[in-house]
Amino acid sequence: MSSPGGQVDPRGFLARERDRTEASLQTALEEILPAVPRELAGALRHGVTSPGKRLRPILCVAAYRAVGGQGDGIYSLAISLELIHAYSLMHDDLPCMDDAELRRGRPTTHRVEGERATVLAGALLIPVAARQAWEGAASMGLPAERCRLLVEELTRAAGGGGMVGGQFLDLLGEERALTASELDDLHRRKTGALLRASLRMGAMAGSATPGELEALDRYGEAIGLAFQIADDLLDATSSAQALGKNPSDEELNKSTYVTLFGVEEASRRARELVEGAVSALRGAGLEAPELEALAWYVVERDR
Ligand code: GRG
Repeated sequence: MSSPGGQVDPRGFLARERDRTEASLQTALEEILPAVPRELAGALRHGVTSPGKRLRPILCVAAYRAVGGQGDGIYSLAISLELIHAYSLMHDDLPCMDDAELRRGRPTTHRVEGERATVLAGALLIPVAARQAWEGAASMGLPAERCRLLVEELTRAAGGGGMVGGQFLDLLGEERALTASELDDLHRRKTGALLRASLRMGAMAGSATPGELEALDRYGEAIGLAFQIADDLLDATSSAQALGKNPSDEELNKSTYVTLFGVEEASRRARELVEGAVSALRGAGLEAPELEALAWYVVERDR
């Protein structure tokens, strides 16, 4: 299999899609802010607009297009994923979690806006994201049952069987060495569930066939794990300045793909997962150069 992503330059594609995603996020924020007490507005703005990669909404949009979805209505649905992601980072950085001072190259939200405002602004984003998913799907003219399924997809990925459950397993894992299958299970939930939901939601919004949905699901599952392996590799080998956040795995004595397998084997596994993701798409007849490029980007990014 040829590596890095065919004809699409992932960084150019990401930059264009990031701009469109930012515009939708800004619109959503302007709608929310008037009802929010002024003291909370700063934390909300800081957490949502700080410069992330916007990978989850971009994957959602790319999946939508891969199954033939047209038009820009999808961004309004796709940003619901970024709103959940933004809250998770705000909470993850708190003193009771990772106690981080740096995120996306900037001081973390609680360091700027205070802990109480950050906890509440993060909590506020959960219902806001669910409403955004519903309204985004409805504004695309999707039937009510599909809108319901899309909200269910988002909330399930963010919940106890997904991101929040995975975060708790991660905290427990700080106290002992995990096996490879425990580590896979933890990351399938903590990071993988929302990434996978990004693909599934794009596919469902674009009226994917069952075969296309299954292929995008398999792609999402594979790149979810590959993403985490890449994250562990970056945490072990990069600096706070390059990452824009503080590497923390070693300090927290965490089990990671690097502590379990070493840098070389972890990198090999990440590439194998990406190859599997690309094969899943091709096997279902999905012509999706953007998704192929994004899969390689996930393991070759530098932050
Ligand atoms: C209710 C206190 C409380 C916690 C909720 C916080 C939480 C549970 C779960 C968070 C889990 C988490 C932070 C998962 C994401 C891990 C991760 C690798 C994030 C980085 O994602 P990128 O690289 O970041 O896409 P950018 O900055 O580009 O958006």
